[in-house]
Amino acid sequence: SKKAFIFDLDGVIVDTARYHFLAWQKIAAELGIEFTPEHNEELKGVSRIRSLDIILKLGNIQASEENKNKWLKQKNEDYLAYIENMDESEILPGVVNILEFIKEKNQLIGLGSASKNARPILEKVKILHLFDAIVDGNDVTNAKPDPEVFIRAAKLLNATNENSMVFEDSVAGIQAANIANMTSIGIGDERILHEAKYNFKDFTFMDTSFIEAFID
Ligand code: G16
Ligand code: MG
Repeated sequence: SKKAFIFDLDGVIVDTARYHFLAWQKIAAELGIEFTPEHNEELKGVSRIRSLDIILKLGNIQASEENKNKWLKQKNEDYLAYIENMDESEILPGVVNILEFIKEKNQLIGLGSASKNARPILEKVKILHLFDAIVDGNDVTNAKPDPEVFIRAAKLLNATNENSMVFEDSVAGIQAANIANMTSIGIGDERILHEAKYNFKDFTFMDTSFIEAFID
C-alpha cells in the first residue's frame, strides 16, 4: 500500500517561523516581556492561543479575555502583513525536489500544520496542488504534541500511522508523530529535535534514496 508523507508547514516547507517570531516579539516588547529565540522554540508548532499563554506566563502577566483577544488579533494582523508578499522563493531548500520525488513515486503527500493560515501560504508559494490532504489549525481541536493533526491527515490519505512519515521542525511536532507511531523526521537542529527517529539539517541533506527506502 501507499505510504503517506506528512509535512509540517512553518519551518519545514517555508521559513515563516521567523515571521511568527517577529510578530510575537512585537507584542512581548509592548508588554515589557523579554522574548528571545530560545523562548521561541517553545512556540514552534504550538497554536496561536497557546503561544500567547506561554508568552504571558514568561512575563508573569494575568490578562483579561478581552486583552488576550486583542493581542491575538494584533499578532495575526502583523503576521499576515509579513506573509502578504510571499512567493515561491521562500520555499525552503530541497523541499520541492522531495515533494516531486514523492509524487513521481506515486505516494501520498499530506500537510499537518497548527496554522490557520496554511492554505493561503501554500497557494502563495504555488505548491497547494501537490497535496493530497491538508489538515491545519482550522480542523483540529488538540494542538501538538497531541497527535490529532497527523492522525487526521493519515486517515484522509487512507494510510496507517505506521505507514506515515512526518517532517517536523518543532519538539512538540516530533513528540506528536512519535505518540502516533509514525516515523518522525526532525528538520533543523538535531540537538533540539533529538527525540526524532532521524534528523536532517534541511532537505538538501536528505537524499531521495531515504524516501525510497521508506516506500519499499
Ligand atoms: C505553526 C507555527 C506556530 C504557530 C502556529 C499557529 O505551526 O509553528 O508557531 O503559532 O502554526 O499559526 P497561526 O497563528 O497562523 O494559526 P506549524 O504546525 O505549521 O509549524
Ligand atoms: Mg513547524
